[in-house]
Amino acid sequence: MSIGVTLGHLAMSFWRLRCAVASRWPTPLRRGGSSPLHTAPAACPDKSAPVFTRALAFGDRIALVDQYGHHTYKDLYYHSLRLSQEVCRLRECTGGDLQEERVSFLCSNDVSYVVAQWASWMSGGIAVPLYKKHPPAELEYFIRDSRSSVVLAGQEYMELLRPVVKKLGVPLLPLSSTVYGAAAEEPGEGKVWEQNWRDRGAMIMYTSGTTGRPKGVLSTHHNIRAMVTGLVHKWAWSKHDVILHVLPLHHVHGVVNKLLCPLWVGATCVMLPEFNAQLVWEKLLGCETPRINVFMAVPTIYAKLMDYYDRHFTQPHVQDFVRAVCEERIRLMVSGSAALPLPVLEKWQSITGHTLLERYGMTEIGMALSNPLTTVRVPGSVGTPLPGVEVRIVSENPKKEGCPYVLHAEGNEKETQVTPGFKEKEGELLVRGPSVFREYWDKPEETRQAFTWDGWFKTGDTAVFKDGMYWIRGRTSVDIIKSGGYKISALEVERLLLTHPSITDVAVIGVPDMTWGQRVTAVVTLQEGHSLSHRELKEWARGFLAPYAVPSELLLVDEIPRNQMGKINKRDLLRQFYPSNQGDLRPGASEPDSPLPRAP
Ligand code: MCA
Ligand code: AMP
Repeated sequence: MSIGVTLGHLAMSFWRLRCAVASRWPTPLRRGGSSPLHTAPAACPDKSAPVFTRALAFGDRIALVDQYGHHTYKDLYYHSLRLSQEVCRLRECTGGDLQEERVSFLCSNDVSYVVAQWASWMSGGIAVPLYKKHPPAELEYFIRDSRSSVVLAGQEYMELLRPVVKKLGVPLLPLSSTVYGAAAEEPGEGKVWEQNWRDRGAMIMYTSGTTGRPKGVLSTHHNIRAMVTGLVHKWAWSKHDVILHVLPLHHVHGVVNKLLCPLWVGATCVMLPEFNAQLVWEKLLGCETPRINVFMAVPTIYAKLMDYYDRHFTQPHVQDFVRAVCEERIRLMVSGSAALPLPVLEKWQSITGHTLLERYGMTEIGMALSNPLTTVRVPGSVGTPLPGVEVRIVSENPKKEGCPYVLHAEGNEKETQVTPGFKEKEGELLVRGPSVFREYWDKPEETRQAFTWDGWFKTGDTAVFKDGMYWIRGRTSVDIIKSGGYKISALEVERLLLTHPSITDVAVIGVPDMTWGQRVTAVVTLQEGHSLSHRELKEWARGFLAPYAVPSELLLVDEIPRNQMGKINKRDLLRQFYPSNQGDLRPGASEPDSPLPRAP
């Protein structure tokens, strides 16, 4: 649809909508209002059973709308069951339980993804979602590291994956074309889910750290269930909700918050193949049913949507229309995965009437903190702990004996206690609760180091409790960059760049940026007589890195300053090269002082 047609259409719809709005405002389902939870009776009595065990109870309701059409809960269930039988046949697993074998899958953002995920779980495997924008070398790493015993692929990824799996000697199973369109038929007799799901591994998602290659974060079914039910409760998900899904499906934000939550309650997920600003506006404002009433994204996406708005929605009556539709139809708009810059929050508020609900999470813990649904959301803050989540703010204990950390504040969903003398004192955020992951896959030492001696997960984020809310002040380590909502290890990019034949030394820094959060910037020295343009570097790096980790800027310097220990002070580097652009973009952000020791 061309944008000219869209705008004409929007203008006409505006008058119709104004009348509707005038007669119906306020409605009980407006943003901020809460609606009762409508959940299906669980078909499986196990309290940790995965989402698919609830699907048949939602039967012919529409679970997913994608580029291929509408898919009911029943379709998803039966297609997945069929695929799981194929997987078990391929693995010669007569008992139908792969006992936590890893099942990697590469699918587009459509019905095939859900079917592959559910089939992995139905066959007793651990789902390892892969991402289409990762270069083959990265895909190979994830399949090898997770020791996947089979790789499932949407039809469009067979060519890409064939050489990778051949090299690794892992079987590749294509999804049947019927998954995409045809209504599913019940395959034989019904299946009873008798597994004890609780401590069973459900999913491995890869995350970058300050050392080594990306680590596989293994969450159990119990962890995932806790993540889902906490959000369903806090944000009042109901089967009447319709969410627009535009995020990648290899991270918690896209997988849990935007897919498993709606599927848990029998709601509908409208899925785009990928983010596209024009399409998002069309879906939010258009007349198609089902109508979107929930949206969630990373701050970069809101910035990109506003950029589109500025370029295309210039007429006042169109702007009025946009605001009226958003206010009338949408009950919840959430931002997370990275700090939401205040100017983005304020501008989004002015164009849509919505104060974005900001929340905080991490791959290892799911969501931990959230602003409230119905009461006032505080800009810059990430709210209070979600149901079941306990948090602490701590700093290293300078004394050699006793507890290795000093407690500043401790809180849960109901209240936070501050240690006398530690009011508004920043420290590292620790998290505990049922959503906290089981282990880093195959990395017992890293797993041990990620927790305090008394079992709290060390997030590596600096936080403060102030005015009854938690505030994230930034990462403890400068070597973790957040760009476009993705976590990127500066050290991993440096390690790669050092293998470039022209590069002799490198420092990768995250430069604050209103759209991307931070821009991955490479400060580089070259071999004498060599030259390197940014374009050449990008083209080379794309063969090894995901697009978001490829440096978006290249600074050639004669020397990278190091201290006597040979270390680069990256904060100094940032000050030196970007003197007017160093701060975090949220209010009150500062550099952390006393982080807890991290894994070496
Ligand atoms: C892409 N480009 C970039 C970046 N990414 N440039 C600078 N910085 C970046 N980070 C460039 C590409 O090189 C390309 O340039 C051009 O932008 C378009 O690339 P494309 O991949 O198509 O980008 P896009 O589609 O516009 O992507 C923007 C995006 C995406 C939609 C915001 O980054 C995204 O989906 N982010 C969400 C990540 C996410 O889900 N994070 C959650 C993890 P050229 O044209 O020159 O080639 S965190 C999490 O799960 C925790 C639990 C939590 O709290 O939520
Ligand atoms: P990941 O490990 O990719 O899941 O990213 C998790 C990290 O994203 C956290 O440790 C934080 O540094 C960051 N993050 C997530 N949500 C927020 C938020 N609302 N504000 C600031 N940082 C956030």
